Amino acid sequence: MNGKINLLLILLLSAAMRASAADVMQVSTGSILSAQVAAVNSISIKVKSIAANSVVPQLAWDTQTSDAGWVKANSYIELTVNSNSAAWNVDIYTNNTGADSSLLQKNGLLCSATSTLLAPLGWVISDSPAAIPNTGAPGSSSVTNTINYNGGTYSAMWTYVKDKGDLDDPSTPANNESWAASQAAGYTSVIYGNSVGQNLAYLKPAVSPEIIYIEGGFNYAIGGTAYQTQINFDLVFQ
Ligand SMILES: [Ca+2]
Repeated sequence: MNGKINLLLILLLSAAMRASAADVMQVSTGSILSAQVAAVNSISIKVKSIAANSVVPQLAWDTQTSDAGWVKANSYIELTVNSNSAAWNVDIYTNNTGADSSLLQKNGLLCSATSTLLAPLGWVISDSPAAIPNTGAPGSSSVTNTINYNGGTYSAMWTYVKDKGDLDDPSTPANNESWAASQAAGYTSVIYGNSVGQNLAYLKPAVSPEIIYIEGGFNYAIGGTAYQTQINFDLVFQ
């Protein structure tokens, strides 16, 4: 009796060892797994009043005096951008094709009475509405704005809105003020990102929509005239 029981145990153990060491059954869905991801690239804007955060017909200022300096518009631009591209950015610019061709810099509000006088524009972007002061020339580090980003606050300078017709000023060899050079340097980009997320121009994370404040420089504006332009946004994606 004992001998038979022992033999049976040995056979069972042998079978189990063969199964774990050699028996492999494989099935495959094919040589390449495939999933198509649709490209999403969209951009839209609304203009809203600073006072009520409600939609208004256009970006506007109160009536200015010509020595008012830099003054923030009464309204702001709410920018919504959605992209899952590998890399993307949004450029801000004017395209003052009606400006006098002799001008090297065509950026800003164009005087309706002449084609040569402009009131330059500046922008600052925030992740949500912020109490932006009503002053400060673009590029002035002494005047900063406390903007919001996804995670905190940050001090940001105003930046000039460039025009697509801007040319390099040969009298300033250290800087290339042309549209092409400014865009290549990222100066015209208010926000950039990829399929994962987005960042404000100041390398701060953000969640769309964004708030863009605009200021105008009225020091050399002539009285009794209107100044106007269109501000454009390009979503550039790869
Ligand atoms: Ca120059």
